[in-house]
Amino acid sequence: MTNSEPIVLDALVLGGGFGGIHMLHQLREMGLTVVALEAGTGVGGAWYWNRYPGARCDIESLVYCYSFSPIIDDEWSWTERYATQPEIVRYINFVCDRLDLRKDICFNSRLVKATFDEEAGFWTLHTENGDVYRARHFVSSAGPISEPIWPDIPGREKFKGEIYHTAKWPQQEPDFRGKRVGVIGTGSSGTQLIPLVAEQAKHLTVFVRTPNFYANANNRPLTDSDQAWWMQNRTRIRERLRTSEIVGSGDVFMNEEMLATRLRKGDEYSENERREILEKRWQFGGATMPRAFVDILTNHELNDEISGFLRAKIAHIIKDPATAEIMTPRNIYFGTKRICVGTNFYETFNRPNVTAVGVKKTPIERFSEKGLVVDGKEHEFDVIICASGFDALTGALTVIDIHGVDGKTIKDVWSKGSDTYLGIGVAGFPNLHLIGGPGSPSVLVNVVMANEYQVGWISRRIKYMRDHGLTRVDVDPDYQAKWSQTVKDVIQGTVLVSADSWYVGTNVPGKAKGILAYAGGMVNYKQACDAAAERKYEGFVFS
Ligand code: N01
Repeated sequence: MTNSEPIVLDALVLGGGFGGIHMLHQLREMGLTVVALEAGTGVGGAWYWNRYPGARCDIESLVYCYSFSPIIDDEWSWTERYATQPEIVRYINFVCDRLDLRKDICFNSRLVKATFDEEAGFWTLHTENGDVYRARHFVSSAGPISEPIWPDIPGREKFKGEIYHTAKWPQQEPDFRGKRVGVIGTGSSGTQLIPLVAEQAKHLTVFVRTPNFYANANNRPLTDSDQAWWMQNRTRIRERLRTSEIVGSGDVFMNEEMLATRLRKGDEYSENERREILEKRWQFGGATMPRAFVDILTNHELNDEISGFLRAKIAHIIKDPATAEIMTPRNIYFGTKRICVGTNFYETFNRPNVTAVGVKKTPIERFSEKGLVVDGKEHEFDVIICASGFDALTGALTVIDIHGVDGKTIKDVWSKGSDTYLGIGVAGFPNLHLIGGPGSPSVLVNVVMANEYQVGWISRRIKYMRDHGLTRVDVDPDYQAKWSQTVKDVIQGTVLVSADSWYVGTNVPGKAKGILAYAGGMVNYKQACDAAAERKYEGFVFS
């Protein structure tokens, strides 16, 4: 059923993931009329769509969840160190039920157009199925990694077999038994999916263009004593994470001795000590290697040493030297791509039914009716899986026809770089508030914690506007330019400058190259946002 009469709201929230449903709750608590739009049939955001086999969070479950509600904290317990996609979706559903949020979420509602009405000071928002909303505030929590991209290979429509993208996985799980399966992509998604598909498929061929660095998750069930320990320590651990960024994505259970190295430079240790530290982290598992020492991204020699350590692991695990070489990252610095975390990934390439095909020097030429053509040779498949990634941080918004003042579109404004102020506002787009957007720490930190902070900050600003009778907030372009420069400056001297990855947009043809997220850490980011708020939201223009 469509609704041609606009539904008038105080705020419209885009997205039914972690950030969106928290924002919905927060604004509703403040007494605003608010609706959240979600394109899927259920909540979960990226976790709703990325339901491929093996999908699992690479941040430990105990800290990949909300901390704002003691009720949720007390009533939910995670079952594994790293939560599976189904468990995360169950958690988000539980939160929705517990806070009675579902009644204000419109499912199957894909936002296609949003226009700021300068005269009225309202956003007019259109969904694909014809619903229209008028909202004073438009809060986007569309997700930093939610707009999938297909591989830039011609002829996809010609392939006659089954074809899937990991981020648009069907509700009905495909059956790979007895089938010849090809996978394009060995980022986080491919890494998680490949071992499980290999167990089913008759034969699996993995096309590898730029092998990334990888760590074993070392996943395990959480025991009763883990749960008891967490109940006692969660406040302390969260506080430590909020205030110092110690205890990150994979190290909740790390002892003080292991944690301490991340505040030290590599050359404070001897070569043997460094190797021991890396070995301990390798055994400990998870995305802990990037934070083994404080200067991994700035000290090229140290970076090479860690790369060498991880390359040696590949040579040790993968038995066939030619396959090991295809899987070995060369000519990229460690940390310029997000480290992949999985289970039995390298071991899978020792299976007799798995083949790796290097496609760096000889790229995949095209899809054919029967499969994929590489170097003139046709590889035939029943199924092709594209684990080819996302148009990160900006894609979920540029895909929507968003018009700010003077008809400017967000797509045009971001065509030369994804400028924002504090990652929260964009000059010329009044009353648009971004969660997890470009220029914020977003995917470079624990995104759920970052979202929680932004939800709080945005809510307080909306309250400030209400308390002061203000109806319109825009960004001062000078402050935006300064913040964008800060985002660029933060990575100077780091290996990220030379990166080619979704971190800098080079995975999307035609996208402007530049660091998309603020890499200065959550503590510095919060200081910048809190300072602006204390100075009556300095850098924002109210009317
Ligand atoms: O995507 P990616 P992803 N021919 O961009 C390859 C998050 N995430 O979905 O590197 C051949 O990393 C491409 O090759 P190259 C997480 O933050 C989190 O795996 O461009 N190959 C690359 O190997 C992650 O970092 C979880 O040379 C082609 C792959 O496709 C982010 O999402 C789980 C190609 C894309 O890798 C993105 O991960 C999953 C072509 N034409 C994802 N085109 C968690 O655990 C592309 N590729 C939380």
